[in-house]
Amino acid sequence: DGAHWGYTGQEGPEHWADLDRKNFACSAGTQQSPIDITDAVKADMPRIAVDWQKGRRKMVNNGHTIQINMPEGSTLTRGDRTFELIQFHFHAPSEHRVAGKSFPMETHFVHKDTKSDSFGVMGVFLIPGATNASFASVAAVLPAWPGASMAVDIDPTGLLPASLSYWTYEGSLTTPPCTENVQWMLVKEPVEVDAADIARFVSLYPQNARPIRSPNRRFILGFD
Ligand code: B30
Ligand code: ZN
Repeated sequence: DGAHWGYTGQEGPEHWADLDRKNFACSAGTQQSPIDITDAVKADMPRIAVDWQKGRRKMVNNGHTIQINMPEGSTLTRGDRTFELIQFHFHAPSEHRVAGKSFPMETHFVHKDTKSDSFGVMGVFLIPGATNASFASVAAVLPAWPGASMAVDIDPTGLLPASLSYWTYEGSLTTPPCTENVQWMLVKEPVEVDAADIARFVSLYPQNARPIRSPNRRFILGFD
């Protein structure tokens, strides 16, 4: 996609504001992501339900992460909103933190709202432990260089924990153009994956997490 941005040095997050003079969201936005999840507010939370299709997908190394693209037909519903899963990808270490703590990895399931121009991104933390078959199938065939792609047979639902209890807040894309149109849904229960599979991802992308942004006046919902 030709955007000259990255995670270190002259391309790093402190320079993202220079990328596009028309878009000041990365530097001046007040609803940026990621954030540290602290002081969540007790709220009546609609349950999340996912209906994602498994199958053979294209997995691409886009120069900032490893991303698996989804065809139409996989949805997430939360209350009266329906989202369509368009892709999922990984960050190391996690972008969000919980009470100051970061995790080895975070998966982002990127959904488009079916009725508006906004996104719903579900974040799931990955920690070392038992082997996860879905993540192992990704880690076994990671496309090693930017622009490369591989086919992968995967059930994305296998990358979720047993409970979909979550925190939610209004934020942004965590990469340029940092657009503030994302309903973030952060799943509380982390998922165990094989430490060797984490190491395979980290060998390609040792640091593709944006630094924590200020919550400013936002509320985080989800204390229970
Ligand atoms: S995230 O989940 O907040 N990390 C995008 C989607 C989700 C997140 C960040 C960005 C997104 O759609 N970005 C625009 C598209 N990208 C292309 C791409 O997916 O790979 C443009 C770009 O980044 O400049 Cu290279
Ligand atoms: Zn992401």
